[in-house]
Amino acid sequence: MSAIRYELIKTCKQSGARLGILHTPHGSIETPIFMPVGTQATVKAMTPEELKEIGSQIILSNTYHLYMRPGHELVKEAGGLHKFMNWDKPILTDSGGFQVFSLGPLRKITEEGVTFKSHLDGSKHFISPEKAMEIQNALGSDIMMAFDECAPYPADREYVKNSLERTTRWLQRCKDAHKNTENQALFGIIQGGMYKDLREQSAKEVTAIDLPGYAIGGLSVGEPKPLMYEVLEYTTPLMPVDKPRYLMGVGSPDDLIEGVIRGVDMFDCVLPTRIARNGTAMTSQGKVVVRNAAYAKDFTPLDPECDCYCCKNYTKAYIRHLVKANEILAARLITTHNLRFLLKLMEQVRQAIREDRLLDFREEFFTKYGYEL
Ligand code: PRF
Ligand code: ZN
Repeated sequence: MSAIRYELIKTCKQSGARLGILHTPHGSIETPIFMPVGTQATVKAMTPEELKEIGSQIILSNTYHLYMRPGHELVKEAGGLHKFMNWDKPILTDSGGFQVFSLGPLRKITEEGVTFKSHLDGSKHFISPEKAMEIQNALGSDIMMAFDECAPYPADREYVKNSLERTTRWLQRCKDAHKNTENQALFGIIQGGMYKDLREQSAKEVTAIDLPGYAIGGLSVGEPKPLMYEVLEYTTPLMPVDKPRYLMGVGSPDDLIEGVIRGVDMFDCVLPTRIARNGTAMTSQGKVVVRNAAYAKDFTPLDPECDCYCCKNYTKAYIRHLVKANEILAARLITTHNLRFLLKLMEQVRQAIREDRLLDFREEFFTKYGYEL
């Protein structure tokens, strides 16, 4: 038995988008879904209570960061990540592959794994597919990601081909090393850069390995949006219909809608929480840079259509003051709002699928929101 089960409820007659339920050991979540990012076993500025209040159903955390600090052994000793951070709903952990590759000159890739220097103290470490499984087994996440290589953009064909083939070999090693299939689901990751035939090769190799879910990696790495949509359009049809599909590291409002229309069920991104901390809000009318002088005497909420604690109680003028005064409440309020905005957007997307009108919803949304972000 697999730890998770995907139930396809229906597909939107207008767009082909999927509505589903993902059953996990820590409860069931509705898809399509957005997962707030809690890199260091905390979604920055938010308590688990507050996350639930705005409708978060699942969060993402990171193998690499928790391995570096406080260490997976300590988290295990605490009773696992759920208990350690007081979050009793589902958790997905990324494998560390992507984060380690982001270290640039600090890392070296071989067939065995990746050697790298810690971003904290420069100490030397090694993560292999087996190690990534050991760490995620200790963390006890509901969904664990395979250890993959995300090719940069742009990258030449030869590089991308070698890298996707290694990603497939690493996936098999992850599956062989995964000892807790009853409680934790392993997802494979499709790579292949922006090359159609390489995406096809990767999708074929990765989905040939029987797993409870599959992700699309290597997108949103600096390529133009239309190119990402094109790659998605030919990649999702190569993925099983009866398993969840996760697009990694994508979370701007327009990309969420375009991803769902192309058959994606799960997303995560640091964007809403990161821009919140530098004073930018996502609203139904588009991006609001609260610091701007234009909002000095704006005594209306960040987003008049929002039902979050921030929008029900505070004005742009007040939040602008907090941002300028460097007060931590600014980060808390804007993070609350931005996450609520994306979670509500996904609620609206699921409702539109239910009613077979997701393409109409996209049109309405973009007319108001604009295409920027
Ligand atoms: N692989 C992994 N994590 C990721 C990515 C990937 O390709 C991306 C790409 N956008 C984000 N996070 N393991
Ligand atoms: Zn709000």
